[in-house]
Amino acid sequence: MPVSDHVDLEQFMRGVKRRNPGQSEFHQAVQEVAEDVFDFIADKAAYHEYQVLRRMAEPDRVVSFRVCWEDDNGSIRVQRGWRVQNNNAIGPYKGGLRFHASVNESILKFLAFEQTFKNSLTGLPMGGAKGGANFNPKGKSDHEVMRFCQSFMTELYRHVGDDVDVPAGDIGVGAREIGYMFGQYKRITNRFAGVLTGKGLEYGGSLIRTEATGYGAVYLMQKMLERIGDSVEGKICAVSGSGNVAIYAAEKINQFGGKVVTLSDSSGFVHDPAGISEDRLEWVKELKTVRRGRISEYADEFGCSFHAGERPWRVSCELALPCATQNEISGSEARMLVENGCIGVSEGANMPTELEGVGVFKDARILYGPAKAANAGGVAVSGLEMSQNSAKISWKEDELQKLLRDTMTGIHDRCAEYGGVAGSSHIDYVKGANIAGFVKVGDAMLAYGVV
Ligand code: NDP
Ligand code: 2IT
Repeated sequence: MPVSDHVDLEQFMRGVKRRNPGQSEFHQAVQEVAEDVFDFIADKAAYHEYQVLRRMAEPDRVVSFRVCWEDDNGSIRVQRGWRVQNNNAIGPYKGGLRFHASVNESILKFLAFEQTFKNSLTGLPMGGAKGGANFNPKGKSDHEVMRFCQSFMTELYRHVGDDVDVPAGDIGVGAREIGYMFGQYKRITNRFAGVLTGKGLEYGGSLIRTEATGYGAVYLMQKMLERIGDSVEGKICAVSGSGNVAIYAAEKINQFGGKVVTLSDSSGFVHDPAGISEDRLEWVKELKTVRRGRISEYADEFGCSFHAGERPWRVSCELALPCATQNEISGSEARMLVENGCIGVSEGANMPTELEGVGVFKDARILYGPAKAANAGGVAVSGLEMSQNSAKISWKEDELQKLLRDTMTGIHDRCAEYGGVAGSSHIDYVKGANIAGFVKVGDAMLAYGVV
């Protein structure tokens, strides 16, 4: 048996901070997991001796590269691209690509770390990774986006592969960008392979991948409510964001008979007390995916209020679905939600709640589905896209819908298995997700010995 120190949580976090200076998002993601995992492994020597969590919190590799492209004025632009391959103990690296001006190594390391636990929770054989670039697609022409995507893939292609690492979309990367990147991969390698997910249906994409993340977040909310004899039906819901995840979360809330009263983007939020009905949501889809406009236009179109520079959490609601970005619910906003009657939160976005806010939701004992459980429907259907690609088949929509629902039920139940709170019937889904995600990856790592 190897001999090593049994560090405690504080020593562990001091080490994480020392080795990753200034990477506050990464520290935050590791801290949230470590708090639960340290309790769980207190009496389990092997996880300590083999430094399992320490190894999970050290990415297998971080690749960073230059991405040059030419804009429509003929000026040369230089961006930085990354792929963070965090852990492939239970399957090929898997996780999205984010194109946003704010992207940096800390953000991608937190996302790749989270992805490792999330992918484990789905029950599918997928490791964790994330990548992207500090490229701002807003206001760029289609040809500029195409040239950027081609240049990005011209480096990325050597680090990915259908059995190695399979990227997908995230903020700023949707069907258009995946198409351009897949085309470039195929051109460089002369291989038609399932190297990306979220592809168009004509070239190997899967039905319901587009809807899966948002739908999944609402399925988890519904499961948590059903367990206490309640449902989404009739509930007032605050949703943030107006991108892929937010739109399909809102769509599923409507289908379940809930009422969505807010959507947002980085400029502010719209409040529509009448409810963002199915036809209004169709208008938002067109606004965001075809015209690529701003959510403030919704307020002009439908005669409701737009709150510039604000987030929706002061609007009174029973359910909240943050679906925009990390750290979009502060501690005080979490308190405001609870005080205004919010009984359930399901995180469509990754790490949308600051650590203080996580504490508020936990202490209030509301139904709180953390990101790695709540938004896992997206990557789960990506996993199903990989299976269809390798078998060279396409499953039907009703089969995939059922698989997504069953996957979210499985995730709920795995969280419940590990998230019990002593002396009560309450489930701490944060603890459940962290431990269930950890156990599968950790046990695979133990099986491999020290590698
Ligand atoms: P999109 O690019 O489709 O939409 C992002 C939305 O969030 C936009 O409304 C955007 O507004 C808003 N947003 C982005 N950054 C900020 C910011 N810094 N402040 C305020 N608003 C912001 O991305 P997705 O819908 O795909 O992703 C949303 C979240 O869901 C992310 O956290 C992502 O990691 C997570 N996620 C996505 C999955 C997927 O399958 N797509 C799967 C699992 C999680 P604006 O247009 O003004 O920038
Ligand atoms: O955060 C995520 O889970 C995603 N952006 C989707 C990843 C994927 O590989 O589908």
